[in-house]
Amino acid sequence: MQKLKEIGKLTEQWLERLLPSEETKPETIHKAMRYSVFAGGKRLRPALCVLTYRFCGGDDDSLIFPPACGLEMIHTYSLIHDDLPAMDDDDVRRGKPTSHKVYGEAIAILAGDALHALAFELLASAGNIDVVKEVAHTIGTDGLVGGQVVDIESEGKKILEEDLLFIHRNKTAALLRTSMRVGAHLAGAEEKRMADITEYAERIGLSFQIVDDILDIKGDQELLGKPIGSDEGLDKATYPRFYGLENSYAEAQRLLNEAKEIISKYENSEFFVELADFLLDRAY
Ligand code: GRG
Repeated sequence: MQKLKEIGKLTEQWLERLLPSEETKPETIHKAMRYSVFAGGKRLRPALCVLTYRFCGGDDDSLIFPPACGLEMIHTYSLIHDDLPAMDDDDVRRGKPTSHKVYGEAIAILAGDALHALAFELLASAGNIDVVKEVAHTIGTDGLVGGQVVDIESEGKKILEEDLLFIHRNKTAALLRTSMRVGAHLAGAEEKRMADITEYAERIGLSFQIVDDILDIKGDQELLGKPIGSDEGLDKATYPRFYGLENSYAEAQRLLNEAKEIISKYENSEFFVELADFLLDRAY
């Protein structure tokens, strides 16, 4: 998607400026932070943040890009920790060896911690305490951490439908939703628009993880930048395991159609409509 690539490029220029250089002492940690951040990635969360900000009338790049980069740092930090031997124990991410494979576990943990800290510095720089609170809430036990805990505890077990939904909503959808809400908040969006953006984002977020589950079965590992089949290897709770591939795809399609319907009544919503189509049939 052209727009996603365009904002991705700008995000990378900002990340380049906002991350300490590799020559800054202690060099190892800055190298490790940069290694994972610049390993690739779609930059979906910062793009959602920036484009929602613009969609709601915001026009100050120097206000929105630092918090948007903070969201990408949080996402990267979650990937580093998710790949650790104590969690999913993955060797490859974004087409490269994972952080702990290159820097060892201690530095990988600290690289995640340091990205976490810098992210909040950048989020706070936008001067809106509600935004800082919302992001903190999103990544805690009522969000990413909570989803990850139930994900880990569900490995190898027969799980309930409500647990599967809990994992996907919290582990993945929450940060995508909050990325859009941060953009909307910082542009001063009014209540109804904020509510519709939230409804749209929740559907995009849940379908994103459903498609992620599908790609782990029938995706191209070259394009994905990570091996496929790891969910099955870890006996993870996924949509296809619960409902089958076809029904999972149909559910993602249903959610994305609803998302399009919600957002398309607004002017200048073309990107968000196009994004829903892209996310359904993405290959990476
Ligand atoms: C508190 C941030 C934080 C983390 C601790 C480790 C953990 C709790 C949570 C893990 C959450 C996680 C890894 C969810 C998976 C989300 C997901 C679908 C990742 C892939 O996202 P893409 O496809 O990746 O956007 P790229 O590489 O394109 O950015």
